[in-house]
Amino acid sequence: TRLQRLLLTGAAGGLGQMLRQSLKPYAKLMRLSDRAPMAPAGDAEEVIPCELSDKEAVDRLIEGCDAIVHLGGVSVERPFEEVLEANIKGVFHIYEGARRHGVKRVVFASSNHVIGFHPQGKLLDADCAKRPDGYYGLSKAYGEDLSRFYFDRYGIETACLRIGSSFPEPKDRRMLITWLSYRDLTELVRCCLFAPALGHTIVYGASDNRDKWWDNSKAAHLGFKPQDNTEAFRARVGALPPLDPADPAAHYQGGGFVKLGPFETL
Ligand code: NAI
Ligand code: 15L
Repeated sequence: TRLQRLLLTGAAGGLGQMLRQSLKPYAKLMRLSDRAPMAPAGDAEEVIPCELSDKEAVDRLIEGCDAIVHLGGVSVERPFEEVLEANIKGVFHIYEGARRHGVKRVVFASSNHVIGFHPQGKLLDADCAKRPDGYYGLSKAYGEDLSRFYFDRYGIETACLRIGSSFPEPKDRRMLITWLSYRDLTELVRCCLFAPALGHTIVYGASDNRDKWWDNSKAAHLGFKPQDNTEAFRARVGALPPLDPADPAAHYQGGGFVKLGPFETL
């Protein structure tokens, strides 16, 4: 079965452009949105520019949709004020729109940076303490808690995807562990959209890589089984110069994000 109309925010971004194609079979109509320019609407597509910090615009955007894949927002560490507008206000507007228009299910692109200050090598599951590694990670922690509230209070189901590193290829040693292939991301989103009972689920997004920091046993009801792994990239990544052992990027799961900022805005 297919969704009637799926809203994809962040559709101009790296993952948005990819999922715009790969999620096509699962929706009769896709409503694509971003504040950045997007390719014109093709068959079974609507393209609606929208600024996530604009509550009324987000409300109009959501009307008529039966599910939301929320990727929009700043995707790296930025000054707090920017993160506040795009991610914190943005995710609030998405859930208010979902509540007002009766949307029952959201897939929220959270991030490994919610847990970025846990040490590398420690195995984390869905119930571990959050240890955000910056304003960006804090905003994703807020989105996870907000979505929990909207489930408890209004029954809106959400999957929070703590995505590792989803790019065409892993770019460094850390990503040999955190990489999520585009194929596996697509399958993870599909599982979340169609699981009979989603509830409020936190799931890590990594491929079936040799070394693992994340245990998805508490998300087994999704039926997500990653197919890909990073072995084909190990030799090439291993030839890159190693990090200085004193570099915090080599010690924490969030890698280099743990040392970005502070941003002096005064
Ligand atoms: P991206 O930065 O390429 O895409 C994000 C999109 O959101 C951009 O097209 C941007 O224009 C849009 N956006 C930003 N602020 C906005 C606003 N105020 N209003 C409307 N649109 C706005 O990021 P990417 O890699 O595609 O990631 C997608 C989502 O997945 C993000 O939420 C990111 O935090 C999350 N994620 C991605 C990971 C990755 O490895 N690619 C890892 C963990 C999380
Ligand atoms: C993220 O949350 C970012 O959106 C992405 O650009 C990568 O840096 C990724 O995490 C990562 O940790 O590798």
